[in-house]
Amino acid sequence: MTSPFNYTSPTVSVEALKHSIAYKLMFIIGKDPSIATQHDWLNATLFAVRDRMVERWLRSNRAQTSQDVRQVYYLSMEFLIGRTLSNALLSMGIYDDIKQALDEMGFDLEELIGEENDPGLGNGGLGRLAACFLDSLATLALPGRGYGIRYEYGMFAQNIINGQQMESPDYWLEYGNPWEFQRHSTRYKVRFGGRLQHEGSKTRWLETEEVIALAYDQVIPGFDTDATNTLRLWGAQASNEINLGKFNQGDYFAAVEDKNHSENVSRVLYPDDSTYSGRELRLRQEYFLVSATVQDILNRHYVTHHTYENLADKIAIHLNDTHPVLSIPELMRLLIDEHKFSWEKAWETVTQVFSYTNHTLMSEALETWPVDMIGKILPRHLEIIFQINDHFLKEVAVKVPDDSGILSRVSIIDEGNGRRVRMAWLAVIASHKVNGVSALHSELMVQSLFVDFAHIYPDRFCNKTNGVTPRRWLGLANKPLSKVLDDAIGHNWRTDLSQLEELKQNIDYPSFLEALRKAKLENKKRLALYIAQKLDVVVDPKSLFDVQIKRIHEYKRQLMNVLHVITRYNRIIEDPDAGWVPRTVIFAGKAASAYYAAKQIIRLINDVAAVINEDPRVRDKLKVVFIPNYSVSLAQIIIPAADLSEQISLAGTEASGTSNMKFALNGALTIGTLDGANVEMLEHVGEENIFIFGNTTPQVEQLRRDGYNPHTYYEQDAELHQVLTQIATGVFSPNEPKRYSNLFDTLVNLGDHYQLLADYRSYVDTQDKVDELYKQPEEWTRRTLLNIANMGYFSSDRTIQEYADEIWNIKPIKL
Ligand code: 26V
Repeated sequence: MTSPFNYTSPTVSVEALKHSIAYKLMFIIGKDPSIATQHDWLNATLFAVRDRMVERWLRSNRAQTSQDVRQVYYLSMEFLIGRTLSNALLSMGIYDDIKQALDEMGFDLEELIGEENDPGLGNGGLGRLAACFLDSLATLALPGRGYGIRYEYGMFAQNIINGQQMESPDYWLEYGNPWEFQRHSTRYKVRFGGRLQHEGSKTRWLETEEVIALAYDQVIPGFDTDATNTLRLWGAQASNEINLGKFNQGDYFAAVEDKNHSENVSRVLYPDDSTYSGRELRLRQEYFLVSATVQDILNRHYVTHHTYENLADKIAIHLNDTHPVLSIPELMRLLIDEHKFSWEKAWETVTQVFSYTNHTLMSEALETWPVDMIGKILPRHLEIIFQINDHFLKEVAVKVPDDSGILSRVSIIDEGNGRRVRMAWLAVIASHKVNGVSALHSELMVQSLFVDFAHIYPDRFCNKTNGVTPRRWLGLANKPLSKVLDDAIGHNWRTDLSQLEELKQNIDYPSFLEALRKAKLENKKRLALYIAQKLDVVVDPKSLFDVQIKRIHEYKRQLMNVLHVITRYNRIIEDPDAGWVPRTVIFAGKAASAYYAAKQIIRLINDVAAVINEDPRVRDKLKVVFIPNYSVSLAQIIIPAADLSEQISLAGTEASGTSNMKFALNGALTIGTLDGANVEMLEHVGEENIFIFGNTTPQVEQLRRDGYNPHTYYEQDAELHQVLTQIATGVFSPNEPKRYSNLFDTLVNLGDHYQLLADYRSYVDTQDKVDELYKQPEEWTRRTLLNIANMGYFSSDRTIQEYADEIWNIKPIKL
């Protein structure tokens, strides 16, 4: 007999599922089926599914506590986890049951899945990586928890109006969030401002402003395992004490205003991942995450161990970029001021606990905070940072003579720049391991940004090449291909991606290649339908889908892609019957709202698209589309449909890239530079199976040293000259001919910082090779097969296993 109190054997029969969906609709949503909306049914389904996950979750948590194993806490200002329903269904193996249950109730599962909001709690690669890591941690039964902020507003929604990006707020909680558990009693005070009082060796932090951090937990299911982890997000709540004070004085309005002020700290995600802004609210957000998290970590530890002595044995704290770096002085502060640790013992603990990942070498994105600002908001932390710096500089002075000026270079305080705290330096000094995210990036990291530190701490730096979860990025996003793979090699590639190697046995079977082609076509049809519905543009699923989707940034060189598109347009007009391979060039991505150049690039893409798509001379041969509002769920539709993946950043600028891996895994061929993880993809798939072009990192550096002059390329390459002239003279903006004269100037007259013109010719020539290969469908498909088969290495399971073994020293729990 099954009972609702039977925790060990969850009921998953279709009848039981139907029953619980209806039950949830009535008793949780509180609606009559006759008036329930699609969203209500979705939420009822989510609740029903969540129930079945909670049993495993509680069991996992119990196992973790009783086995008393070392845990990792993954701190990140961003988690882009994507929609949860279908992922949960696949993880638990009840996709078909729920589908049937809903079907019998008159609903279409796919339709409901599409109704779920996609929480945009991140900017791009860094946030999505964090989500893939949570998936892998759970699937590998590793004891780890994510900590982040429950922003009320995620990444802005992007609309394209008259070719231009328009932003609107993304209130993703509109229909509630059935997936979270609000923990009313897990709350911590987070303090800001105030002043310090020193009494002997004791320091007191007084008269602070207080905000409450309230925990919201999400279940992160492992795939095909009972192992389940937690993502804990903090929401801000005004602390009553402050409000009541003013309220009692009769100043009702000020009290409510204060409440808003406090709660602003978790209001909105900073939607800019290209330039560091130094805004006070951002600093408050970072400290909010860090303070609540470190208090929670200590609290959880104390509950089990009744001491902090063994902290370093039991916990690892990982910093996803420098954004949570304040957790270093926060842990020092709590150990010293609250738990009576000596400085030395606290520091020893800290350096055993922390590790840090660097995700970018671009100087504009590196965080440095004005000393004065930290002093005002976090006076005690500033004091601790200065003390850490003093200890560190003394240590360095003993090791290396300061004839090279090394002390001022490695000082956490940048004296030259209005006195600022360099967060990356603090992270390196306090962490036992610092990693980059691809082999090339990790190499450049120790040669450039951290070169001095690499001499001081040679064993501290390492590489952990990024990976992606095959569950979401193949199993869930690409059902047609998954089916082909299941039929060929069984189901287990989902948890052991290296098994894809076995596909190579099929390379000479035309029927297998045909199955791959069919799967691709099906995905392309789905995308074509989406494009027709959203953009009212008809694209041919048989054309080559050439795709570049990522944040719009000059270093990623979407503009170089546009230069190729216009080149192709000119050539088709010039010689219409030259046997053109029909192409659909697809872009998507958001620009930071204050990033003018990036917004101009979006506008140019749309202007070029409007001209080309309307021109009867190129009809059926070339189409250009910009798909608005890029997100995780959109990526899941676009990536499986791609034939060609554009990974064309200037060598040395893209730390890793992760969409490059997703595309190849889904059977696209890559056209790319030797940048980020493209380098390792080349090694895995072999040079015949990837289109590599352009200058290498040393060549890029050489050009810069020699005085790169874009004007020469402009003068000497007739096609390039034509394209640039067309942009500059308004061929794509006839109503405003000078619209793109700035863009032209950045390239031709102002130094072309990302060397588009230097790589243009080899890019265009390589695009010709792409066409040649596409004309041979058998051969093209053979190569896509070899890409798929060689992507095993790029599973985030491999990446996480390396972090677990080499950085965190954690082992799986037994269930
Ligand atoms: C930077 C900033 C700077 C100022 C404040 C707000 C903010 C928010 C996010 C970022 C992130 C920049 C770093 C980043 O996203 N890096 C990307 O990380 C991916 C995962 O490792 C990697 O694949 C991409 O190559 C890298 O650009």
